Amino acid sequence: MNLMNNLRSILLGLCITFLAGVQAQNPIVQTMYTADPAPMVYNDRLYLYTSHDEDDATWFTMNDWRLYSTDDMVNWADHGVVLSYTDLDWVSGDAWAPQCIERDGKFYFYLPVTARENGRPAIGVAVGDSPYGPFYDPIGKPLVQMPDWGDIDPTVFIDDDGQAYLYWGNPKLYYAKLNEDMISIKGDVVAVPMTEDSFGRREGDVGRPTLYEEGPWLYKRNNLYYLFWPGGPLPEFLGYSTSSSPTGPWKYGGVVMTREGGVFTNHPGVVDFKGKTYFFYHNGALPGGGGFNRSVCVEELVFNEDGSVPQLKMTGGIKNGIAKVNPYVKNEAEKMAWSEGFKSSQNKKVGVFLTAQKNGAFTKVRDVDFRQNGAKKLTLRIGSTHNDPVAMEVRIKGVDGPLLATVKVPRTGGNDRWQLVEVDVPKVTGTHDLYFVVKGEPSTNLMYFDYWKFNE
Ligand code: FUB
Repeated sequence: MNLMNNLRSILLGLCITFLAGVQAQNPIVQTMYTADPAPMVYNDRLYLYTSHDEDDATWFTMNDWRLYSTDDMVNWADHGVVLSYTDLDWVSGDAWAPQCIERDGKFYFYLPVTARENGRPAIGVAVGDSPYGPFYDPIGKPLVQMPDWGDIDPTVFIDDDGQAYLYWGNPKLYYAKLNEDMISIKGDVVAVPMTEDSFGRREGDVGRPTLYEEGPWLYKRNNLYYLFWPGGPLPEFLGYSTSSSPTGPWKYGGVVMTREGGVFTNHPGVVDFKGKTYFFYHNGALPGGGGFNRSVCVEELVFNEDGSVPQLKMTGGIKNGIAKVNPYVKNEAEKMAWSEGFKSSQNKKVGVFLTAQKNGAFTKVRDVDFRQNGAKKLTLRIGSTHNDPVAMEVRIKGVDGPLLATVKVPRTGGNDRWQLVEVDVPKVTGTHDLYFVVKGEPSTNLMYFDYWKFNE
């Protein structure tokens, strides 16, 4: 099973790498492993909260939650860590699948963790004044913890009448209403009846009465409520159920995504954004990917006319962006459509930044609109620790495309020391994909890259 999973993962990785040449967008994040995508739309921007698989993990080694965002569906900005399990006093570890929702200008972040007191999963809540946080724990204890194991994977939803619902659980599925304060439970916790009619028939696997495993996601469209969930036996597929009420009874609808992607879990997240619906999930597509080194991906979801959900395949991702990038403002290096050979990290000096791991490392920003006047100068905030020469080539159209500039990376001495470098560029007009390509002999940590900006 492990061998097969690894092979599947390698093949998918190769396939995605090949697709990179033809505008691949999946997985969304290439600078680290991310899992359990939880999208949220706020003020015309799509925010994506994720859990985070540590590199080289051999179990769910997950310490913090991260945030990415986009306004065009192809370039994703990395906002770094928004919360860690260590920020909650009562928690001993396991920053698993979260979801964040906005209500009256505040952001409520529901998080599954392990409670120090009894070593069992529990669901907590943190609150922030912006999608980026900072988030703080307003209650200092679990929002909910049932007597038996399984309080993971919260999904939160606010209905049109203002009532908020929280669903969660593995192997049981629970829901509770939330009070308007969003940080307390209203009434009783309800165990959802696990019937074949609601969640499908499971053959030959004792212990679970239906296909449902975990990871519910509650979503509403045209007065129909959808519950998307990973189903078993492992490896997980993604299935869904519908109801005319947010509390059920649920009717099993079928498979949305079959068992593919080279990992034994999957996790759905569904959101409407600028007139389309997007379906997020995870797989093992990055090099080195696998069950504990996952990567978040997205597909467009077009519902059938009768409201049923078509089966989706894991693909290279969203083909066309829905907005352009303005090169004449400060653009963070970690906002991009694709990268290879870069890792993302953050510090107090510059926030999130990129570090090139190898000669030939590159980032690609899609649909940069230089307009008719065109650019004349480029400013980069960069640095390096090496005596050996390191250069950043700036190109359009491809990693070997027309060269705009070759910038010598200054030896600043560390990622807490940076330099602004300004260079002339030949006049470039119109809309192009932009590439930043690193060239140099050092074998690792060749250079640091914080932001770029063109001047007209
Ligand atoms: O990421 C840890 C666990 O794996 C999540 O809680 C599940 O949904 C599965 O994705």
